[in-house]
Amino acid sequence: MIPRRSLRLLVPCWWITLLLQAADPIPINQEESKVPAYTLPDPLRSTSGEPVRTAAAWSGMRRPEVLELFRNHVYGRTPESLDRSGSILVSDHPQARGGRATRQRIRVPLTRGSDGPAIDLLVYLPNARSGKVPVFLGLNFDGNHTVTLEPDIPLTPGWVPNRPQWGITNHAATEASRGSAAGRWPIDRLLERGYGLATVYCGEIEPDHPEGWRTGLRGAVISPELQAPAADAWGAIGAWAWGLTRALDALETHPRVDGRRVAVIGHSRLGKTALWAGAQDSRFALVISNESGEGGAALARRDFGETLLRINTSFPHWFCSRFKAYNHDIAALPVDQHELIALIAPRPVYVASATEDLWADPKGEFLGALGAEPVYALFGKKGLGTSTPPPSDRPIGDSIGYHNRSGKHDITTYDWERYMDFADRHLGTRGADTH
Ligand code: GTR
Repeated sequence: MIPRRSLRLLVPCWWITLLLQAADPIPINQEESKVPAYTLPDPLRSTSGEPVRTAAAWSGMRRPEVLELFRNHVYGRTPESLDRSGSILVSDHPQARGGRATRQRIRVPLTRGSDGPAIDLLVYLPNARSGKVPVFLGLNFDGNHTVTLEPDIPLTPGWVPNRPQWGITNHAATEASRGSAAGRWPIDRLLERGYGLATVYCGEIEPDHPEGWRTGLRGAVISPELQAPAADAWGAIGAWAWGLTRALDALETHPRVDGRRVAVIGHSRLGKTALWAGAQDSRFALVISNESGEGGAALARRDFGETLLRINTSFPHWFCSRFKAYNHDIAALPVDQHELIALIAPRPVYVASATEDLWADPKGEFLGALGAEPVYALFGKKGLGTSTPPPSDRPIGDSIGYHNRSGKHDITTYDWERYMDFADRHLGTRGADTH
């Protein structure tokens, strides 16, 4: 008899993949020729059928309507009376990173009182620049200690996703995970190009699992016993986006940060979050979606890669519960993701894909960006400049930027360099406040 262990070795990997696919009842299409036809909602036509012909009509009438549709049907409603108490400087290191950076940790409370959730905003500012600097702000996946090898950044104390490769098997951060995401955060390069960086661990706002709301911001502002929230109650993405708004509150009052030049950036689920934060909070001067895919920049109606049913099944806590009503009827969803991008107009927005990241649907992300163009045009702003996806590694666009990096689902130095080029054009990198 063959022992079970050897039998496992005999079964080729692709069999296992096939078996897993057979067990997965949710079909996923990754063939361009099999994408069915679809019709997108028109951003320039109001729900009552009125055409939107001017920037004033967009801003005064249609934009509030589209924003409300996203609250009602997709991400849920951010409560109106959330606490916005001031932030506290926790530590200040004026000569970090070999003297290149001033590094600070700023505690930003999310609720009144000391017991509620608070974020630990990690900020790097370039010492070589004087005056107020532009800053990239983004959430990280696993804790601030993962974005850098610096030993004096405390391990995040709360729940983290298990990562056996870093010895994390019981949701507690380990010393081994220090710097594990440093490749995704080119801090020195940002400093060199005149930018500051601010980052927050998303799990401090709300741990990323279906029960995470209980110990996160959502649980702190609604009764934790409440089992059946309203169909338009906010999901985890809404809570994370609020964390970004609170981080911006702290940056706006920072003496060395130019609050009018803060770019919000996010990768994947945190790219969906950056878009939603940028759509709601027009103080964000520039918005960057790195491979945000389904529920981010990719068109929901285009059946390629991850689907609405798949995302709502795997991550039931990300969106509002009404979003699930469209799992099997996407055509009935009153918005699509190009209109989320349009909510950012006329501010510059950059959407990026990766060639091997079919799950996120690179073409669907391109088309999401393209679909926002008519709204940018109302403001006299140029978008992508083409209706055909560009070849890989060729950045395009004016107020709407796009590239499709060759390679896998990730955020790399290539991506960051393009975002900094884009920010140079739209925000300017001069150290002094230029406004
Ligand atoms: C995947 C999810 C995507 C994307 C990604 C990520 O599992 O299906 O929508 O959000 O996770 O965040 O890395």
